[in-house]
Amino acid sequence: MHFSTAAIATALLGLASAQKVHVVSVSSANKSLAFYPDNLKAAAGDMIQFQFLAGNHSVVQSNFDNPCTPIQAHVANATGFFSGYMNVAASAASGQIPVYTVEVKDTKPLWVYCSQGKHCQAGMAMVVNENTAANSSRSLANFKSLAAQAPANLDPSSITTGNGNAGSDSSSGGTSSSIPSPTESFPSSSSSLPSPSTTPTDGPARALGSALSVSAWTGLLSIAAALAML
Ligand SMILES: *[C@@H]1O[C@H](CO)[C@@H](O)[C@H](O)[C@H]1NC(C)=O
Ligand SMILES: *[C@@H]1O[C@H](CO)[C@@H](O)[C@H](O)[C@H]1NC(C)=O
Ligand SMILES: *[C@@H]1O[C@H](CO)[C@@H](O)[C@H](O)[C@H]1NC(C)=O
Ligand SMILES: *[C@@H]1O[C@H](CO)[C@@H](O)[C@H](O)[C@H]1NC(C)=O
Ligand SMILES: [Cu+2]
Repeated sequence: MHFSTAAIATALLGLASAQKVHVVSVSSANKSLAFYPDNLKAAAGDMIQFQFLAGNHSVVQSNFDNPCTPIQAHVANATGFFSGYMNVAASAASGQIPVYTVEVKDTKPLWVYCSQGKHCQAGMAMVVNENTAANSSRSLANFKSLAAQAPANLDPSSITTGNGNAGSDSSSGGTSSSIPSPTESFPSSSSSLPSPSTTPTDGPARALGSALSVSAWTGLLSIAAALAML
C-alpha cells in the first residue's frame, strides 16, 4: 500500500493541531534543583516535554501522599512514568539535549519529582493540573513540604510492588545511546508536536487504564531547537 507524502503531511498536521506540547525545563544553566514551570495546566491529550538542561536528573511520577516514591509503590496497578537518569553532559558533546515526553491522559493531578540524590527533598518536585478546589490540602506547596520530610528518594528500580510492575525499564534509560536521535523531527516551537517520524521508545509507563495513565517517550533535541523554545 502506498501513501503520498501529502497524505502523510496532512495526517501529521491533523495530529499536531490536536495536541499541545508543554515544555518543562529540568534544571537550568545555573544548575538549580527545580522544574520550570513547576505548576502547569494541561488538557487531556496534551504532551509534556521535559527538556533536561543541566546535571543528571530524572522525572518520576508519584502520588500526592507519598512524594519521592514512585506511584506504583503505593497505588495498586499503577505503573507511573520514569524518564531514567538524563546526563546532560553526555549529550552535549553531540550538540543535543535529552528530552522525555509524556502524554496527559486526563486532567487529574499528576505529581512529579526528581529521584536523583536528595533532589526531591530539596524541592525538585512539580504538579500538572493541581486541583485545590477538589482538596485544598493537595497543593504544590504542601507536596513540597511533604517531600522535604520524605525519608528516602526512590526511583522504580529501588521499590517492589505486588503487581509485577516494579523496576525501571532499562530500555527507557537515560543514556544517549538508547535514545532515538533525529534532531530534525522535534518541534521548533512549543505549540507543535514532536514528529511521529521519531521512533518512540516505549516508556516504562504504558499500561494502566487509570486516571494517571501516560505514555512516554525519550529522545534528544538539538540545542538550537531547544533554545528557540525558551
Ligand atoms: C536559575 O535559573 C532559573 C531559570 O532561568 C531561574 O528561574 C532561577 O531564578 C535561577 N536561580 C538562581 C538561584 O539564580
Ligand atoms: C546519573 O545518576 C545516576 C543515579 O544516581 C547514576 O547511576 C549515574 O551513574 C549518573 N550518570 C553519570 C554519567 O554520572
Ligand atoms: C489490579 O489488577 C488486578 C488484575 O488485573 C485486578 O484483579 C485488581 O482488581 C486491580 N486492582 C485495582 C485496585 O485496580
Ligand atoms: C485531602 O487530601 C489529604 C491529603 O492527601 C487527605 O488526607 C484527605 O483525606 C483529603 N480529603 C478529602 C476530603 O478527600
Ligand atoms: Cu534532580
